[in-house]
Amino acid sequence: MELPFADAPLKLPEGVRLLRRHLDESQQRALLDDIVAIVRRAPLFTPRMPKTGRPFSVRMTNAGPLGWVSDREGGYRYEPTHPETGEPWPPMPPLLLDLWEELTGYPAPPEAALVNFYAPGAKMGLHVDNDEAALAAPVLSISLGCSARFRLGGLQRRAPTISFDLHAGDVLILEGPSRLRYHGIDRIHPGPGALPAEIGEGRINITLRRVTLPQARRS
Ligand code: MD6
Ligand code: FE
Repeated sequence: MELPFADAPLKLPEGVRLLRRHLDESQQRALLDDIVAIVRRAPLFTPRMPKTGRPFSVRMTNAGPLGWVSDREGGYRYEPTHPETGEPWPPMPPLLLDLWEELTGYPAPPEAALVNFYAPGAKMGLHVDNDEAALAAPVLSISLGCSARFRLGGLQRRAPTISFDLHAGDVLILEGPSRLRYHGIDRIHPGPGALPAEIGEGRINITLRRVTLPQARRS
């Protein structure tokens, strides 16, 4: 049975931009080729919660000069090297630098492209992205592969939430008054063939982040 308002347009709060299917199929394929190359050099690792050491269900890797990591001892942070190989992260794909320029207008490039891989059953709890010094910069997220149920909350964990699906090619930006909103992924809608075989069944999410404050321009 169809819900009466299933297709009603979403009213999103100020500072949340959802660009549905912003990337077409050929751009998605090109980006997935880049992700396969990144994962070859910087294999997906399992981050762990600070203090408890409990593993995330999502596996991750990064591209760019900095990468987001988490483990029991050091907690959430950015590092210039991979936690298992000790190698620098692969360079940020030009496609991602271009997308950041096109969509954010932020006067400095992103430093981290965090790649999240959701196998069937993986999810991500409600969280705020606040490990960056550059909180005036947006966080730009790209969805690839299977669709997922995204939950968007408020500035406090207990605030009411709204939910909507993110599909392959969608771009979601959190900025300004929504930069520190709680959000998470309740579940993915798995199905085969959405991602390259080398990666497996599931969903990829890439978030672009500016981590450090850009240098003030010399005058
Ligand atoms: C995900 N996204 O889509 C998780 N963070 O798998 C995020 O955590 C996220 O979509 C900051 C800004 C946009 C996001
Ligand atoms: Fe996030």
